[in-house]
Amino acid sequence: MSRLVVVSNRVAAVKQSRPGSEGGLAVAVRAALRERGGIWFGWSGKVLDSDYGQPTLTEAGKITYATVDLTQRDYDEYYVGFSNSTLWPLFHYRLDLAEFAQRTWGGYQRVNALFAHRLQPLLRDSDTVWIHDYHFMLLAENLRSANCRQKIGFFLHIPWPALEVLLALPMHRQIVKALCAFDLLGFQTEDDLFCFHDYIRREAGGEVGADGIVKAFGRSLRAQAFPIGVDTEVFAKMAAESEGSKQVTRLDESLGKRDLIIGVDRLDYSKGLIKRVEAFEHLLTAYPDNRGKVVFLQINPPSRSDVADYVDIRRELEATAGHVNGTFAEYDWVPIRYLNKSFSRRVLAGFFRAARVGLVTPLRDGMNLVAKEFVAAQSAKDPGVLVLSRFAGAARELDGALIVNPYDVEGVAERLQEALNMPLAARQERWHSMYKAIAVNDVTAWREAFLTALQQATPPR
Ligand code: GDG
Repeated sequence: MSRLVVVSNRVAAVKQSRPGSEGGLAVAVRAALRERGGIWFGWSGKVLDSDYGQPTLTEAGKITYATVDLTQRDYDEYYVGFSNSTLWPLFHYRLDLAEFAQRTWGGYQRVNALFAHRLQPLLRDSDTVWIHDYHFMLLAENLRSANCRQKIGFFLHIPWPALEVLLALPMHRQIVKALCAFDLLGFQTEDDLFCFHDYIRREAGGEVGADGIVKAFGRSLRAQAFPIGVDTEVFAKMAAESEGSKQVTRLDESLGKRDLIIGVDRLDYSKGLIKRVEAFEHLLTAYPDNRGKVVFLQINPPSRSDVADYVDIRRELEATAGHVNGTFAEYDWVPIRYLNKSFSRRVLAGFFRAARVGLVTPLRDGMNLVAKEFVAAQSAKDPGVLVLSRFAGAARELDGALIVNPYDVEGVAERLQEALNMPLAARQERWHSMYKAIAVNDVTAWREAFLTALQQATPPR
């Protein structure tokens, strides 16, 4: 088996603390690297005033962790700028938030070229290279220009937008052309793949074969959907073990006999947090019996606070949640507990298990792992109900969820009411079908499916 080289914006810590402490993706990637030997390459997270040095290499068993620092200019232009103020909003259908500037596009091109330049000397001819996410869409093209002939695959963790949305990006053609330098492109869902094919056919003048082979810009490559999973078994075990823990006991005691609705999301405008709070408000208005009997716990670890839109969403969310609490709270009940901080995965797993309803309502989401983790955490004896946005990739697989349109505040409130009152047998039936799906397609199955397809892809001669 060839050596594996993984490239992602951030690289997991060299030292892993106890099992279950890091996310499923990091665990799965690390396990593959450990098995095959290889390199995990990415940004160190450090921003330097001056110029970069060589990559920092740290050996741990069969894995080499290779990290590169960024200058302040690169951080501003490539990371805050083009990646998170252009690509992220646009790929999440937020044309109103997407900024287009030659300066940040230049930074994105520069950092992709820099990463290729730093990575190339570390590569062996027989390596298999797996590049992750929207930060590095130009990397294969840069590596090919440096004569790299390895098999190079790319997985996009976020949605691939519909043609009409993508066309608003002035440099759409350069980006798609660069993507065609990969041997395998992986998307989260068939819908994303469809949108990519649509671009290839209608905009690039390319072809899509029945065998999944795309021909465009003089290249031939495979494009396929690989819906990412979670570490289902580990998460389920952690949730069960968490039951009597200090934090879960405190949560249970604080709830008394009240039902818990839980939401957990990075504080990001794509997650539909304002509409979600409005839907909960509507639940209290339209179904007043819930007043005093239901608590909505929303956990939001802060995210990308260097991007102005993320500061705005926090302010807006605090105001909206504050308004609902101001309207409905009683001296012995506060409807929304809004926490702007993070918890360990173990505690989160326990909180999910304690909840009657998981409320996952992104306006757009590549997959949404929280939805799958919520399902993994439930007890078979008394499972909670998942209320899930149709615009999350996960909605394709989790057919036992109550699927909602997150823009339809009244509709979401209705489904919440249904979830809160769903009889045990119906909850179990829905949960069983979802658990089966996430147990079969867990994060290890996802990784293996991608790497097998990449192995079978034909690299350029
Ligand atoms: C991107 C795509 C795609 C959350 N709060 C805490 C915490 N989390 C963990 C969750 C989950 C992960 O972070 C979030 O994953 P999501 O999939 O929900 O969302 P993104 O961060 O936007 O991820 C997404 C994903 O990539 C994978 O391909 O599904 O569509 O946008 O695992 O549990 N973890 C800890 N403390 C917290 O407070 N430890």
